[in-house]
Amino acid sequence: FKHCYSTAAKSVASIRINNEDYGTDDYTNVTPKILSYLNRNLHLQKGHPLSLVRQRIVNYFYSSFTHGGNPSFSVYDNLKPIVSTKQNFDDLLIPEDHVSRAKSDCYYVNKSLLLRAHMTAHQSELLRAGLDNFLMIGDVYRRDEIDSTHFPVFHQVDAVRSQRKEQLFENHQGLEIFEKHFLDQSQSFKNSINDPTKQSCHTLEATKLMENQLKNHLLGLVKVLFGDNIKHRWVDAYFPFTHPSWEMEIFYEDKWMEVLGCGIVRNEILMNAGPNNSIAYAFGLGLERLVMALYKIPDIRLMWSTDSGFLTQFENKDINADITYKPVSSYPQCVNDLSFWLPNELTIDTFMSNDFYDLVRDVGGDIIEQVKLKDKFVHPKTKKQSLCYSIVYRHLERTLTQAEVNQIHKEIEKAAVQSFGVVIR
Ligand code: FA5
Ligand code: MG
Repeated sequence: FKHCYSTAAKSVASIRINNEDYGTDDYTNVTPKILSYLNRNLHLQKGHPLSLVRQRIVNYFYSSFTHGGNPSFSVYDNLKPIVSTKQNFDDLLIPEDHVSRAKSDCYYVNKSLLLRAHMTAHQSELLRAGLDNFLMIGDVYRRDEIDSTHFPVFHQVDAVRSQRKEQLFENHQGLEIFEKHFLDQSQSFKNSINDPTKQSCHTLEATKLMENQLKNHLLGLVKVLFGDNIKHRWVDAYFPFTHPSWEMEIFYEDKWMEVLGCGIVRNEILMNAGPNNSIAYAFGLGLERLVMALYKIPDIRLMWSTDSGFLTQFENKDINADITYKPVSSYPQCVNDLSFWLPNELTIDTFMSNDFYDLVRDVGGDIIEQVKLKDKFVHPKTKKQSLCYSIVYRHLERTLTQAEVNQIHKEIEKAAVQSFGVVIR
């Protein structure tokens, strides 16, 4: 973090990211640790498991959908991760007061810019550029819990496929995408999502046909990756930018795991961005979830490993090769508890766990395997409130000594005292 001083005595803090300066304000919560992930581009790193699966997904869409021998999807895998709140939220009809905008859930550069929280942030700009079939692939950033399947940076593959009447009803000429009363009064028509089966502007035929294509295309993809025997199910979902919406779950290691969200794009988005005679589906899938299931990689942190024991298991392999990850070896965990009294102005309910998780990771780095809230306590007499967190330490590539862990644990305590004004118990 750098402070610049303008000629007036007022100080203007700014932050430098990829050779550009950004003004900071009370929204700024990106950390140096998070910014260090910005240029890793694991999804483009040759021989990286995320890159292998990215290529297989792209190949599936290239080869399944062609137009006059050319792929009809275009691929964007190098879009800049700093986006505006308009791109990430407003353009996608996400309400002003929606929880997903909270400072506690996103990494903000400042009040109007953030590290994208999903690849859907680029949907409207690409529609506006006149595209109708496209994939958007890249790194996304979220403040989240810490465990084996959550990391604050992960990768998504997002897509839009839109069709005009002639394409959608190729074999059923005479059917319409839009309801007659919508076409009659398209300026004043208020699109509603009260009917769970469709948007009020769309015909049921168009919606059902799109739903069918969407589900078949995604099931086809999952079968290409995991084989025909993969068990899947569709779950009704809600996204502000699609209606109806679904999530797909696959059965993996005795559990249902959500791998993607999808739905029929809200017509307001298409109208705002340009094409007003089409219907579109969209989806967003989590690349790590698929990669971990496919190669049996047990911990999401391994994706960021630069250890040759990890990387060589995937390098120089055919992208369709059957690979099962073999643990390099498993080093022991070290668990230390951290309890503290909250300052008077904070309560158990207002203390931001995500702020604490970021601090732990900033100080501890990637040896932090998990942070769990272990205990909440209110002193019966003084009413002072306290929290206890268990911090699980494990290095992926060597054994940590207790002394080494204690040292880092002390530093986390010190940082917590400084940042939150807590008192260590
Ligand atoms: C979204 O991000 C929507 N933008 C997806 C979408 C796009 C819906 C277009 C409709 C139309 P969600 O937050 O559920 O949705 O994330 C999508 C997928 O990303 C999840 O299914 C999961 O596979 C993956 N994912 C979400 N959070 C994490 C995380 N913390 N770590 C790893 N993968 C995650
Ligand atoms: Mg979800």
